[in-house]
Amino acid sequence: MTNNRQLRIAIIGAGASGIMAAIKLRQAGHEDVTVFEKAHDLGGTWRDNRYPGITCDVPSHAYRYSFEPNPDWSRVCSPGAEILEYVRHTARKHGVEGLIRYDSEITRADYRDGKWLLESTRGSEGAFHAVITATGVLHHPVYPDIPGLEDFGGRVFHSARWEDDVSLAGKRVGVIGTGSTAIQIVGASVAEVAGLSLFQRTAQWVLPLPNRDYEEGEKAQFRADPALVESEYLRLTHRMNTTFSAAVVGENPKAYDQIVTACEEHLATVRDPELRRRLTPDYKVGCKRLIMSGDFYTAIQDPMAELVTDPIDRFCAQGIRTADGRVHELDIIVIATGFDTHRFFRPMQVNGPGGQTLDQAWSEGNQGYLTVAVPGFPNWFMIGGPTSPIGNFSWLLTAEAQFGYIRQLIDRISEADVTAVAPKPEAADAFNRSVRERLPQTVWATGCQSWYIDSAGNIASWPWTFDKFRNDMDQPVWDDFEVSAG
Ligand code: N01
Repeated sequence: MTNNRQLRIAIIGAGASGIMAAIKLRQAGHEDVTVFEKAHDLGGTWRDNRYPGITCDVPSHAYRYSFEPNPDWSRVCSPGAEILEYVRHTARKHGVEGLIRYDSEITRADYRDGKWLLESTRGSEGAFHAVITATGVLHHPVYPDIPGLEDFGGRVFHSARWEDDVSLAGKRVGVIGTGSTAIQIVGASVAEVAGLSLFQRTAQWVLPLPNRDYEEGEKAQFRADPALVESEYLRLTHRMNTTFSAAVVGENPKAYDQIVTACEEHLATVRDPELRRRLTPDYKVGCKRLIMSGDFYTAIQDPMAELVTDPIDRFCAQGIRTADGRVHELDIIVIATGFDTHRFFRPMQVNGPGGQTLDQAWSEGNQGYLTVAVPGFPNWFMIGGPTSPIGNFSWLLTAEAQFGYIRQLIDRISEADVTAVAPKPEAADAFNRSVRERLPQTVWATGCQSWYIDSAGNIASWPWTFDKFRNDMDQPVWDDFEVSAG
């Protein structure tokens, strides 16, 4: 490397991965780093999702930054508010809170003369040598196309737009959807509601996930011996990556069979055969993101709960009318119908050097090079870009691996005689071809509808093992990149 130049670097998104990128860039000696955040607080998904029962179903000792071990997790799988506080604490401790420009949603990026000119909802934000997007994939709520929403006389909102003055206690509550979110809401609220109607379009496989509090003695041991925290991290990440994550991509049939058996035995605990039948999915375990829950089946068998499988016809003043003509009277409706995973950081307009927009590049689906970059868009790097390991993987682990790779690309453009790096189109084509060839081996392609696959058949998640991902993220294959000299 010759005569390093100081770079201006923009990070878009102050969620868990944007905070990590800011910390690591500062640690690598980059002084001029700005984090743009559309909201008025950090935390991303853990800020936006505040529904009752919100928990990260990836065990906490694996869902943490490698550089910020935490001996004090309250539970094996900790509540969302605790994770938000952990992200906030990490940002504060590593001194990056002051780098965040809040209420600044980046709306446009134009590449000119080796720099990205950014515009936000506040106006021009200046020019940056490199941009790292860290916007996550689960942040554009999807609302169902069901008529009559405005007719409903009670409170209605999306699970990711929880209205904080609302309490479910003593209310007749309707929950639409049966994804991970809805299942957590049902488990957490059935004991306090006056009635809970779960509107199911598609049954889900549910893996029993015992969740328990860590005892004070265990936390004290973790505190006294950092090596214990580390070995728990390594044990959990190794187990997740070699069993579950390998199973869904067809690499560990034995583990897959064990997961199937665990789900089937779990379902068999539902006592009423008719309810059990209605809760039985007609697709393979893992095709949709697997639900992890130790309390859902208990909750849905509670006398206060009702599983509604007649399709929803419309909202009405009293609640929801189903196709059988029945009106389900409700005080509150929670729309837990998920997110548009494929929108990424759009509606932002990203205009590359040749006049090509990212919308044009992605007109047939989001495709990049090795999850982190897109041909024709130099110095535009993505954490959680297309085909990243998502779903039941640990997002923080993925994000750190991607950052390690991006950091090496940034090192390259720090060299005095280099202005830009971008993947070669043929390298991206080869990568995307290999993704398509690989997809049929995964359980995601076995015939179900899920947010993993877009309308054009592109897969949103990494179709190989996590070990391969980590290896591929280890260092760039420089032959796959165009490196422009200034
Ligand atoms: O959303 P989803 P989510 N009428 O897309 C149904 C992460 N997460 O918010 O299957 C009726 O999974 C839809 O039905 P169908 C995790 O990655 C993590 O629950 O399409 N129903 C489905 O049941 C997760 O996967 C944690 O037929 C309609 C549901 O809505 C992701 O977030 C916790 C409908 C949507 O399920 C998204 O989960 C929570 C309609 N018109 C979430 N439209 C952790 O613990 C849709 N549905 C880490």
